[in-house]
Amino acid sequence: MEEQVKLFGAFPSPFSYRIIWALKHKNISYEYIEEDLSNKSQHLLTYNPICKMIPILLHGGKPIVESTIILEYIEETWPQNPLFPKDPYEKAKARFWIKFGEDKNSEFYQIFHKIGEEQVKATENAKKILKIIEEQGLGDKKFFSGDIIGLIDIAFGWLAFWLEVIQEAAGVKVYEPNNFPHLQSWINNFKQVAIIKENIPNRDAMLDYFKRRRKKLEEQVKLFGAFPSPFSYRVIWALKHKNISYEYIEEDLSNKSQHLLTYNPIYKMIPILVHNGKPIVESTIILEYIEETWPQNPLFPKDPYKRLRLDSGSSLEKIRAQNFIKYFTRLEKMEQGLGDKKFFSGDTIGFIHIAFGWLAFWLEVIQEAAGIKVYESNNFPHLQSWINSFKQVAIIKENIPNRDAILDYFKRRREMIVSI
Ligand SMILES: N[C@@H](CCC(=O)N[C@@H](CS)C(=O)NCC(=O)O)C(=O)O
Repeated sequence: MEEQVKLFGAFPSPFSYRIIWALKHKNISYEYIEEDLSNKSQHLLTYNPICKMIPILLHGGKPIVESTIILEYIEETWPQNPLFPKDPYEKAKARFWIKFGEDKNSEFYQIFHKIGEEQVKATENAKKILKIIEEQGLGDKKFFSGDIIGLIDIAFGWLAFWLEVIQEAAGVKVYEPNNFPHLQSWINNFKQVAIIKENIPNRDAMLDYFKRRRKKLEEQVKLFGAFPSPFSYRVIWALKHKNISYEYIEEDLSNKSQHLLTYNPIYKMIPILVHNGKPIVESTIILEYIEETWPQNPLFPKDPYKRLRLDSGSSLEKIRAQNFIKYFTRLEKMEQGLGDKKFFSGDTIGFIHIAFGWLAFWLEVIQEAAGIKVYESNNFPHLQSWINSFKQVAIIKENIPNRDAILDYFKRRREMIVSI
């Protein structure tokens, strides 16, 4: 009895198509099982527990993973319609090109997954790789190993269908047929092969899939911060308040990254918010950007009058938000500004609290590290009650730096200053 063949794949993975094409070429019937990669099945996790990826070929109950290894397995198990040359030297050359393709895959992956400058760089790298394939891999051969389709063609098959769609979804141009005449004629030949022509993913569905993925990527939010900067925490709190998921990247300020220097070339400071690949700097400006981009759970009063005045008493009319912060450089002024309101702009947390949040955590630690006393809770009853309320807000409570670690940090900084 023939041993059962099953293929676990996912639309529109080019790696799954490699296996589909090889099986079709060898006339092997198989059962195709579509995996939902956002909710991987128990089968997938059992059969590929290390990489947890498709494609997986199951042959007689035994799983084989990694598409190029699966291709070799298929070739060795079903020798009809060979896909590898017989000659060991020719076979070694074929293996080289397949390996080259695998090693360089990530460059193409990046044209889709990177944004801005990094995407431009990836595009240039990808063009160089295509040139190598064009000139040294293909030359004027019909297929990579000669006149008939083989494993290298199948491994590079994604170039014939996916590259163009990925370019369109990512809004870049890597491949221009005029610049790659050999590659273009290979693409035409490859698309004419019956088993390929009959087994390609629907272009519109692929484009739709990659466009949706790209949109999600572009909406990605990254925050470059550094412990224990209260300015980073302003941004963290605002993002948490708005329920925005983001990636946090810790910067070492004694050895600033190229990202930091590129994104904030003028001040070379954190925090930096990167949204859609575009950097926004200066924490209070970032807070305004966050408010305007994600209007849910507003941080500013809707009413323009209240927004300027921030509901902080008539003496502060017409003071803009940023000026308000400057105005309150003295704790006494803050005490007056607060009065007996729970929060500066009423009963809910807003921009002002977030901007002043450092008072609730950092001030006391800085005092201790510097050995001075500016703030006595008895002298500032309103401020103290604000601090208490602020510390009770869930997103604040859940996102505060560790007190011992900040104290340790500031003590060390203070020792450095004093010893100079
Ligand atoms: N090197 C692997 C790559 C396979 C691969 O990247 N599979 C992707 C789908 S296109 C996957 O299963 N991703 C699931 C994940 O990363 O969680 C191969 O050649 O089989």
